[in-house]
Amino acid sequence: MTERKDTIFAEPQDIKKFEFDQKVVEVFPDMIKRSVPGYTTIIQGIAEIAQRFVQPNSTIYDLGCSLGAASLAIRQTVDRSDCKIIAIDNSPAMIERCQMIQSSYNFAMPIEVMEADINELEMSSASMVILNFTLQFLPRGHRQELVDRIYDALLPGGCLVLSEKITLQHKALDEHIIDLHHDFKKQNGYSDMEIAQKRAALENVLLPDTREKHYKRFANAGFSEYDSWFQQYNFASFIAVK
Ligand code: GEK
Repeated sequence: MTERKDTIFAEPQDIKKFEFDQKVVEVFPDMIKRSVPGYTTIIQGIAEIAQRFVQPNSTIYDLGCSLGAASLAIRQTVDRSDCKIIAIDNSPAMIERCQMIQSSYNFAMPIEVMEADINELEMSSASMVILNFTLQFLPRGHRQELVDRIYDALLPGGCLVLSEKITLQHKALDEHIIDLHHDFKKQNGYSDMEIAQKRAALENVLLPDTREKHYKRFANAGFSEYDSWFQQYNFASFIAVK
């Protein structure tokens, strides 16, 4: 399938709060690859991490799955029918498209695609939980509770992979790194206006935390081993093992 180009913010417009609606679904694969440094590498890495961490007869949760890129990469890589993936998103438009994509592949590992709020999801027997650029969209006050519930749902030796846009602790350096991200978007064909309008739409919707804050949450939840396994500019992916 050819990917439709993201032109959502190409024309001047009244900026509304960013939503994962049908318009976004139509261009999502192009949007995320041109906006998130390392996205394709992270998806591949998640599949490789899954090869090491998925345990027999366990469940893998893909929380805020969008079109299910991480789930698909795992199903392609981990050839097991005794495990299953549960992929969840609260955007009806995303879930409808995700279901269509996932059902067009026939891999050994089954997948359940569900429209649900990850704040209300019951999880258990998990060998791997993925939050690939999702936690940053939750109100800050809900984040610790979710990480706590993930820890409780994980089997011993299971892991959480958390990818996030992050804020750097040192303000001047943070500004340089944000500029480098904007340069990355420009190199990928976004105009200054598109970058500025998208940034305004995401204001108060995508709320990044520092690496230190994420580490504190892991420790509070009970994880004793955690680190980053990927970073480009202000986009990082962490792994925490129970
Ligand atoms: C990927 N992981 O391609 N419950 C369920 N879903 C939610 C919630 C919530 N409370 N809040 C936000 N979402 C994907 C990319 S995108 C990241 C994840 C981005 C969903 C939201 O609907 C959207 O689909 C996803 O989280 C974030 O590997 O677009 O920057």
